[in-house]
Amino acid sequence: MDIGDWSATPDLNDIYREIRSLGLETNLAELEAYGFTIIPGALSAEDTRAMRDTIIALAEQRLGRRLDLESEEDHQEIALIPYLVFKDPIFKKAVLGQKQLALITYLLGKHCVLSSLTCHLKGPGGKGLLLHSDNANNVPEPFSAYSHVANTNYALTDYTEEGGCLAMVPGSHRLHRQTTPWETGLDGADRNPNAIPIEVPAGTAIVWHGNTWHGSFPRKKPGLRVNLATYFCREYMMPQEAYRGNIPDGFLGGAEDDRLRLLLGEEIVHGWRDEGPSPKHRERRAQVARSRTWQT
Ligand SMILES: O=C(O)CCC(=O)C(=O)O
Ligand SMILES: [Fe+2]
Repeated sequence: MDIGDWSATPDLNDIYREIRSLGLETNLAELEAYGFTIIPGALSAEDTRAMRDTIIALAEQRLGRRLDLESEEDHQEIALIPYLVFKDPIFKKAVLGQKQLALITYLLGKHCVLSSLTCHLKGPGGKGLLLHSDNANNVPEPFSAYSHVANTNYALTDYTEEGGCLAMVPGSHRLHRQTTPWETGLDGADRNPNAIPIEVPAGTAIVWHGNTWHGSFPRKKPGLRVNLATYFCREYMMPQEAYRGNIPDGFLGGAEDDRLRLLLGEEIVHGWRDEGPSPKHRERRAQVARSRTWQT
């Protein structure tokens, strides 16, 4: 059917049209039915390599030691490499990746913001990242049918179960609750039988609804599994990382960075002091609500 300018669904009309024009209607159906979807080739091989190498260099600085992508044995389990967004301009491409952002916008609305951009850098050993919903910090149960948070996980190395890939529990977004301690396991006798491995090549993006149970398997071989977790939330949630007021000079360009400015929370009205709510931010919000398209 043609999508009209229907007054009952003012935001959805634009968002849906964009999803259709990007060829993502099957992804949208998968997201609704199973709580997650897979976008093959979301990053070029060159960008995948550049992001992975940058993350490894940053992790080496942070951990104070050399890391070996192919044969690492000493760095075990998971180290979180946080606050990546300002570290290198290449990461703008991950946040603004057109297809994943259209689906995230469907899940979280036009005013959604970036909550964190991190890597869960994984070496061999341990139990993996146990199954959970990203509705953390006391989002009350039962969870709502709509997302408060949503996630795009970029595979920056090939994902296999043995290599410690992402795990998903299909359909778990409809359970509307967090995992219980006896449902979280991903290894051996503790493994949740409903968990499936997302085995995809590097450069793939996996997008999920905030309710969906996921985690990642323990790595059972030498070397590193590198992901990029692009985690978004609705504007009324507290983002994990502090972007607002901390954006480095020159990081944002002109109109082409409008969406990024919004994603970094620069247009949020709340947080005023004596000056009261800023008319500039209010006007910008109204503009966002009126805008028909997102991508530049
Ligand atoms: O290790 C992974 O890829 C899963 C990360 C995760 O749970 C998340 O980004 O919310
Ligand atoms: Fe998670």
